[in-house]
Amino acid sequence: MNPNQQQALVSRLMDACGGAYSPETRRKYFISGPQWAAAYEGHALFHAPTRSAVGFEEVIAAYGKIGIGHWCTHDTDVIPTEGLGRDQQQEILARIKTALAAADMKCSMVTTETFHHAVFAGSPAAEQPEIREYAAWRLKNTVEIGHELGAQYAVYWPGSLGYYTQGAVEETETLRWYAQGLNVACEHDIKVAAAKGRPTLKHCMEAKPFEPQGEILLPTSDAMLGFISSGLLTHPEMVGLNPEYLHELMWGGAPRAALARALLCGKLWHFDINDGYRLKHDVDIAVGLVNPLDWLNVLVLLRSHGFNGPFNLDYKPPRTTSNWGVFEVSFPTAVDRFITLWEMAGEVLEDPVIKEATAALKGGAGVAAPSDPKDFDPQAIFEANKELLTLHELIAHRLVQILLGLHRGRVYSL
Ligand code: GLT
Ligand code: MN
Ligand code: MN
Repeated sequence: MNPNQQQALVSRLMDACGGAYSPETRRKYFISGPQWAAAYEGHALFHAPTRSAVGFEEVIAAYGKIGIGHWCTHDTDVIPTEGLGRDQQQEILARIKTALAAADMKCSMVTTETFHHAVFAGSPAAEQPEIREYAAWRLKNTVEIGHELGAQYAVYWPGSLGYYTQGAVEETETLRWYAQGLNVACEHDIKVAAAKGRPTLKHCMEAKPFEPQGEILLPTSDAMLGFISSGLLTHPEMVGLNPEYLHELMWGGAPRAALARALLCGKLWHFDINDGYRLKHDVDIAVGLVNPLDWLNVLVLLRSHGFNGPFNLDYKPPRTTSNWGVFEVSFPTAVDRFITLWEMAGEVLEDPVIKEATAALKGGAGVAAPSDPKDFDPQAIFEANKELLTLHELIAHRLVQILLGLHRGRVYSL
């Protein structure tokens, strides 16, 4: 097809897909678009970039047009490393504020890049005190940026906190140093927030089981929960989690169970939404493209526990998508699948079949406990409940029916 007809084709087929929500509807959800996601150029270790650089002004304007109400960024996504803390930082922050206001968007979250620059080759908690001091300053500076931009959240992905070869890094020492960085950030936050009359930020740790190191010291959200309650943090109440769907799947976990454990600890504060495959790379495919049934289940859990966001589109548009396609296809379709799955999760919670089945399961068969526990008859209890337990599979069928629209009478016949 003639190159100058290709965009028209993509747009026409997008329209033919239907199912798009209006920007106003999309804005009703606490969804955020990261600067780094839209600006990702498609590069990787074996991949040259396929897209050209995009600045924050363009990203913010495009997100606003789509109806993504929030934006987030790493410090160095927008400010060159050499400009951090200098006049250039202030100039850029002023431009960001103007761009956000023009797009009717808010900055929800800021995060510090403590993994890409060569100085972090040995992690932000390296043995060398000067590297740790520099990392601590970077975290404090990000806290200031967050307050300046009106953010509510700060995210910490520890990146290179780990090793390639055993023995060089002493794990307990490294974790203590990492905790010191977080402590500095929280303590600085308390001061800045008080001076600005704002609430402190919610500091959210994000785990990833592999990449960029061979071994990672805090590879899962559960490891981070242990770290938060280890006694190493001076303000554990200020630190929670930003789990990422794919990062829990990558190590072979069930994302829904990982989220449930975070919920029970009161630490599910922020959620990176995307999709991908078990035991593979951090491919950051868009939400619902790989595991829509699992996603439906995840959102049922979150809705039933009152978690309403932020839902952060930590998604990398594939390198086969063009610069234009990123905003024409990638982000609007990701948002719309999320909204659809979210609303579907509401339907699951109200579904009469699932409600009745769940209530029956919880009711049990009504076998009275014996007065003497020795007289418990496990076989009889099993027999009394075994028809009820068939409902597990029926509920699973019902969820698939809802996902595929079969509950509304969609059937196929020869
Ligand atoms: C990096 C990582 C993401 C994190 C980002 C926040 S950085 O892209 O792979 O999952 O959310 O620092
Ligand atoms: Mn990821
Ligand atoms: Mn992430």
